[in-house]
Amino acid sequence: MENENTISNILQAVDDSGRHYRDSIPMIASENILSPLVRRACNSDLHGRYAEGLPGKRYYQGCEDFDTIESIGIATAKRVFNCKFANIQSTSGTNSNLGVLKALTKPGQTITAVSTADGGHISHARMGAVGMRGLNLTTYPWDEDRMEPDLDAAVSMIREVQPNLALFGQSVFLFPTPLRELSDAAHEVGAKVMYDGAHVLGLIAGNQFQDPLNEGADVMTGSSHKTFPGPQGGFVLSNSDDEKFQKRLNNGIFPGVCSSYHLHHVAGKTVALSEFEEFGAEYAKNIISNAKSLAEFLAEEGFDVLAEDRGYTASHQVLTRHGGIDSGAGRDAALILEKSGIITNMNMLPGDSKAMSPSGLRLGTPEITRLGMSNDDMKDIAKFFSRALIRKEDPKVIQNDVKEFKSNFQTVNYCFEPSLAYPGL
Ligand code: DSN
Repeated sequence: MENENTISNILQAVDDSGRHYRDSIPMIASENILSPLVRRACNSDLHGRYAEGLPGKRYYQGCEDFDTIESIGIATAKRVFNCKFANIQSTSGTNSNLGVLKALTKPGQTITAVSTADGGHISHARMGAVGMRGLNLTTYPWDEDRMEPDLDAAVSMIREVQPNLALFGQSVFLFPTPLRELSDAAHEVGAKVMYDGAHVLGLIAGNQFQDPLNEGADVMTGSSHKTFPGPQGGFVLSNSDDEKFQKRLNNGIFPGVCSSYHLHHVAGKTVALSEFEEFGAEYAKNIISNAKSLAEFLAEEGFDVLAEDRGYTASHQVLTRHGGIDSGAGRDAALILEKSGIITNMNMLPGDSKAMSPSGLRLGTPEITRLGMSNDDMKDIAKFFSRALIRKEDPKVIQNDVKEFKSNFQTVNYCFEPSLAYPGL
């Protein structure tokens, strides 16, 4: 009986979470929503199945149909990301990073990366995958105005430190990395170059950001569920046609960091890749256009939007500062917005040193774009922000207005068979 109650509480909370998102404006830059066909692939019998190895070379029987799926997925990923090698097995961006660190480094070697304070991901840090691999980390000097590695200083640093691996890319990611010059410096000292495109993978595949594999990166990792709008998971991509190098990357994932992987998500990724081939370029363009509009409208409302001199953003993200450095005003703003029906996350911005009480908010446009919002709708969102955070209206009143606004955006777009984003609720 007690179990029955527990289960009904769990299922109630699952549905409540869906309803919460249905009625809110979802602006977490690392999130997205599944298309109906991707959802179907993810909810399939593959959920319970096992596979190890690569298509045609398995340790389990019963993989024949899944081999068809993964083979199509690899071929489609190579076309979508315009590259010669794709591994689509990893279960997250961090898992992809761990696999590549396993493939390309040995414990005790040296890596260079963006610090978490400047927007680097935790897997680039000692507390994460880099530490787990036992690597010595040196972080790049950072240009706070341009929100990218300080090019001259970072090149000098790479020449001095002589890393084995130079890692680029961030979780706070407004502008393309000046990768060509940085990669040249890294290659000069014999380092491999890795680009973590987790956040911007869909923008890269849609040809709207930068092309890391043609700008010097030997390998690119990424998530399959941020600006690339698939199920949760990861990719490892490369333009190398060196079979030994490709084998090292595959071995980094299996047996490096996965035994079996999430077959249902690989099927979902494969559907998402096919949908991206058809709709991805337009989707990526509109994500960025919405981010630019959002930044401009927020600035008009009086918010402190970062990187004004560079046009605020060239990606899916917008950063706003609320109060002084380490004031916790970013956290407070995120809480007020949540009560008002707008889901965001607090974020450290340049100068902040406390992850739990930063001054910033990171806002993302991938999901709201996928739900059909366009530039004019960004003006309405900026007005909701202003009512909540500047005019300090009652969040309950704003939440009702947000719910009404959001009722106009209930369909997943940029996919085959667009239909309800929150089915069954
Ligand atoms: N921490 C996630 C984010 O950027 O939101 C990425 O893993």
